[in-house]
Amino acid sequence: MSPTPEATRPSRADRLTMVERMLLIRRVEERLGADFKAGKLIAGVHLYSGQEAVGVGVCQHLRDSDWIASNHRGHGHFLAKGGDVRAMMAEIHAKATGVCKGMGGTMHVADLSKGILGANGIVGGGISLICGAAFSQSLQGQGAVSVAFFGDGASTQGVMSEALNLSALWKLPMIFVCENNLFSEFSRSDTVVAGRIVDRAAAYGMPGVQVDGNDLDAVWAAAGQAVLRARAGQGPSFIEAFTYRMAGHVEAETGFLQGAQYRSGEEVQAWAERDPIQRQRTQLLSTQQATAEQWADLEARVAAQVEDAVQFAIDSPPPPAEQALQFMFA
Ligand SMILES: Cc1ncc(C[n+]2csc(CCOP(=O)(O)OP(=O)(O)O)c2C)c(N)n1
Repeated sequence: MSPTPEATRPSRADRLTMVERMLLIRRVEERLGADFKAGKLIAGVHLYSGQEAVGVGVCQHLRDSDWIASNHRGHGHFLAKGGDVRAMMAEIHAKATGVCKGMGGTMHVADLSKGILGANGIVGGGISLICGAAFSQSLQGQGAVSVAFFGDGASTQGVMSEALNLSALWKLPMIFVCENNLFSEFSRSDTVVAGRIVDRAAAYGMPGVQVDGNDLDAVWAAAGQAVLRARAGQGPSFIEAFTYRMAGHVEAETGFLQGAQYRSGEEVQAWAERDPIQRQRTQLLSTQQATAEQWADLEARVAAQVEDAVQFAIDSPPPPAEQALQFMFA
């Protein structure tokens, strides 16, 4: 549901919907992290824990007919856009019931029926794909919009400039959402990124804002403005959301880092204290929009959903061998 231009806070109903999605993403990611460490997954996973308010705050404004393109940290975007948790879990487990029939895995969760163009292992790859999606939407003239989620590292890729230029020139219904989690793999953003990322937008004459990406309300409000602008045919917008990934870059990293540290415990702790879900919990309870019992019910409901999805994935068959030669050519 889109807000009116002057709305700065989501309704209680919208907030509860968003909080439930954020919690689902968190619990799914926690489970995947634990299962990877227990040797139950076939590939390392890049978790979205800590960044949930960005994906959820943006996607709350979107419909199935709107497109999103994601990056390697794509589980959160998939669930935020309304993707099915069972089908995603089965995909990550490489099962035939997966959303891509078990052929894509963690970095390719896509569901075109939900407007999810997919996660993408190529850093910056989604930015160009979504530009094409926005171009097709502008030709169709139905008021649909396209959103690219990418990291601060991806913002340094050449494709970023091309997409900014083209989308501004052609007034494409597009929203650039940079999730600045301060790191690109194990490099601090300020050692690889020159200047302020948001300032790229001004060079192409498009509005750009910086928001606290751990503040659901702030993300939701900024995204609401950008979506309204795009739907009205006024062109693209840029949002730089500051956030932090609470997990490692990839769950396999302890193996190859061999004890090397790239961020301090104090920094991780400081960001844990700004946890976007805990902030929502505090706000809901302190403003009497929810009770502790309701929160406990929510936690239980989400836990059951995660357990069900994992069991569904485990019980599902692997893809048939002949499938290996399908979907290769069109
Ligand atoms: C074109 C390309 N270059 C390099 C890589 C290796 N790589 C994978 S993730 C990553 C860091 C991306 O950082 P960022 O865009 O900030 O996203 P984050 O992981 O912080 O969410 C890199 C360099 C890649 N997958 N693709």
